[in-house]
Amino acid sequence: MRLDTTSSSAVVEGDPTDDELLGMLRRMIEIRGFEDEIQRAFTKNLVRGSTHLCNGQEACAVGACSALRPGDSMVCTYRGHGAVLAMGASLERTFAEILGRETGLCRGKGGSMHLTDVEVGAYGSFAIVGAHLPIATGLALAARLDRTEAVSLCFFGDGSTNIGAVHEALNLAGIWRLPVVFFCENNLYGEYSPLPSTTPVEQLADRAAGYGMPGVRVDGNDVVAVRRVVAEAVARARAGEGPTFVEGLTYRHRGHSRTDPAKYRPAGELERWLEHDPIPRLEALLAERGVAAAAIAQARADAESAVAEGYAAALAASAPAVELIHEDVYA
Ligand SMILES: Cc1ncc(C[n+]2csc(CCOP(=O)(O)OP(=O)(O)O)c2C)c(N)n1
Ligand SMILES: [Mg+2]
Repeated sequence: MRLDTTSSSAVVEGDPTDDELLGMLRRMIEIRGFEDEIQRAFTKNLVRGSTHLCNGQEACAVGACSALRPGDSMVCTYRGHGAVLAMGASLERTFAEILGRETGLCRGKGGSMHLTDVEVGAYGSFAIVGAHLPIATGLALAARLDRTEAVSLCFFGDGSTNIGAVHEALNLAGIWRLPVVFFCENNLYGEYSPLPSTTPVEQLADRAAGYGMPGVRVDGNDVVAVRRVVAEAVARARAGEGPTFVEGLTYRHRGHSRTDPAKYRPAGELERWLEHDPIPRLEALLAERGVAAAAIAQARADAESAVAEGYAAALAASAPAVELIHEDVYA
């Protein structure tokens, strides 16, 4: 596993153009700013329930989702703000959802752990660990039956791989060769437990062999590397060659949830990972490719103002009317 502070500068066929990379940088900075704003809002008691931030994991979300096309689907976890934004959800409506405003993605009734925006292909964030892998497999089966050629992308954590439903979902996808990409964000911890204390294999991608699908491990903080691996998996899925298990090695900068100060992490670990922060790495790559410093600075400025505007608009919106409680429910 390569873990350096630079990102692969040699351009490979199918790689994003400089302009696309600038767009990806902007989205990654937006996600980082979004999460920082949510943390501040949480400490002001503006966020009900819990919240799980993805600071540090932006390259997984943006790199993987950039390999999809309209009509494809994505499902993710409670640590899914970044994935939903990477699919193209509006900053304002995502903020509004987490702040419990009527203008939110789910009219403010879902909150941080249930972000859903079917219009952009985001078919849900799930708080029950591992419960959404069968949904990703189901979305892929639906695409097969409807002959849409759509691909389903599923984000989940390292800790999820020990859940029973995950085994069933991977097995069914494997036996039916369904068009799904399983993207495991290995951030080294499941809640407060380091991976080696719960999981008897070092490389989670090795588990793919048991389901008859390729398993690939990638530097999850290198957005270009993530995009390449997922683009290849998506192409295989679309061509009818079945699922892939991708393991992106990454790190969450913050604790597991809300106020967790993450004291269980060994001294120096966070600092080492900050040297591999995916955002400065992408900025350095762009500079190395000859993109003007002004264009990089502009992407940052655009991202920061979009976050500020989205947050202000969401904050100004009202809470859902109480009558809405009976809408969008089955019975
Ligand atoms: C079925 C189930 N068991 C336990 C929990 C409590 N829980 C919430 S998050 C979490 C850790 C999951 O870790 P991982 O899959 O690595 O995801 P990460 O939080 O690191 O993104 C646990 C055990 C839960 N939500 N659902
Ligand atoms: Mg984890």
